[in-house]
Amino acid sequence: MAEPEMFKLLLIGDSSVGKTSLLLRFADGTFQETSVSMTAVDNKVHNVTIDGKTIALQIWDTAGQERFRTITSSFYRGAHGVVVVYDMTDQASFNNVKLWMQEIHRYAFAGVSRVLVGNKFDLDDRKVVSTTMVKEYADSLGIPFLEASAKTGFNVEQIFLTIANEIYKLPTGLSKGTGGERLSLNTNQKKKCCNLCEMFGLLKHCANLGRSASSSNSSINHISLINQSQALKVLSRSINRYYSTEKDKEKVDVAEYTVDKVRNFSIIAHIDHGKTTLSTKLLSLTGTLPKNIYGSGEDSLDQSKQIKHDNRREQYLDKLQVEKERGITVKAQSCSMIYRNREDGKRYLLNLIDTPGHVDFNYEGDTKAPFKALLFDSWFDRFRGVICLINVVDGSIKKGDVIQSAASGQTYEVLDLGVMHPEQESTGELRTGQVGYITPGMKTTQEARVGDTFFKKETPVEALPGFKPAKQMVFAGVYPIDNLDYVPLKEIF
Ligand SMILES: Nc1nc2c(ncn2[C@@H]2O[C@H](COP(=O)(O)OP(=O)(O)OP(=O)(O)O)[C@@H](O)[C@H]2O)c(=O)[nH]1
Ligand SMILES: [Mg+2]
Repeated sequence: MAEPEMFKLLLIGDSSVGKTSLLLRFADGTFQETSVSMTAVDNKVHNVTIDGKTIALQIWDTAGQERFRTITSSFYRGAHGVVVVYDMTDQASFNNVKLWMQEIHRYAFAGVSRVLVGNKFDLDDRKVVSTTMVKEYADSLGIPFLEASAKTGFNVEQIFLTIANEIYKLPTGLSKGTGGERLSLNTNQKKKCCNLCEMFGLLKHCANLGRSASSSNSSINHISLINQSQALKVLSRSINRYYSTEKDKEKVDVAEYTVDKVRNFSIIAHIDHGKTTLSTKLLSLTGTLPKNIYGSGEDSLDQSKQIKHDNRREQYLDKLQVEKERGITVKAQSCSMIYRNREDGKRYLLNLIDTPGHVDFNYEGDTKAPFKALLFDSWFDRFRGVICLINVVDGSIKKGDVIQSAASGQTYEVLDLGVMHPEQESTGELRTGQVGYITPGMKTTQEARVGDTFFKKETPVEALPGFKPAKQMVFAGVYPIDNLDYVPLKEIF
């Protein structure tokens, strides 16, 4: 039998409001009079049935104590719903509900479902928080409100059914799309598509910008998906209607992609707003990544994998160890995709680039002009040495050419070059407007200076503007060994 669909829920609220008690009552049917001691977070999975369908609720219990607050933010990642609990015998715990709501707004995905719960209903005689007032507050937020008792079990199941229903009734894609994580491709609907979907509309928009821009000398376009919910809505709707370029990945023939068929764009958004997920999805939609790559398509619904990965799905584009572990992108990747526009029947080379934002891309649009390229990223490959990502601003470059760095004057022979599609794919040549890698036989990445200009040794050109030598910096994450020391440590800083 197929694994049930899983919704991730969080229980939040002040300490001692009864979050753990509600969870234990719901999942285990038990209740303890004494405070339930716990580590910072814990979770339990319990199934419910909605519309005859079994849904697994993975419920994360977070500790309300201030000393644990530093770690809770990461638990908002991937949450579909949040249950905010206060204790109806404790006014302060209700006053803090506003702060918890702010926290949700800050860390959770914009469309996350919320339910407000007043716990300890059995202590009615000690009740200090007015039901009418809370109801008004909940209505103003447009979220359900329930009073419950973990002790007697009153309304406890109702809490979880209510939030599961809230999530369930969201449009497909969006509901499953916490930060885009569980967006699914419906194979039946996929085939119906015959036109550009909205997502590709976005790319097309970018393409159009590029078209006008290439004539006006500036063709780097940033699609700014600042608003995650907007991006998700576009993405989830588009999934029903997208047109994937090819079934199998195509080889890139650089000669085919003249400047008018190259579109360079970046996705920029706030941390944890789904940039990597969106990028991976684009790679998957254009057939650049096989659909069954973990983190790229249908199999993102595979619950067993999700559980195995401790609810943090690895993203294809997150390659560093720390990225896989924490689910955050430290170093963005650049990648090329082939996209066939059904409207004009032409194929386009889309370059999703991680660029230093300040760099302007100017194309003269002439492959015959002297070669000039911007170096915008590099890394060290154990087998191939330093690999540089370049954007060819003018002219073209072939394997075996000797290039020179404008910043250092050093010369290098191009041992290999090609596009990132999504891994290195040798093309033998790179032309104006194209973005790709070169292996220049450098010994260390220190030689590869971001913002540097490469030109051919025999045809020196003026360096591209904006280059500044890098200043060395150290970024450090400092955590106290004992959580209790968090506040003093923060104060010291
Ligand atoms: N009378 C009554 N007591 C409750 C109820 N729910 C929880 N309690 C009691 O409230 C105290 C705190 O409950 P917990 O479940 O540990 O509270 P919590 O919200 O998980 O607290 P933290 O983990 O510290 O954030 C315990 O003594 C519980 O027995 C309830 O519905 N009625
Ligand atoms: Mg607890």
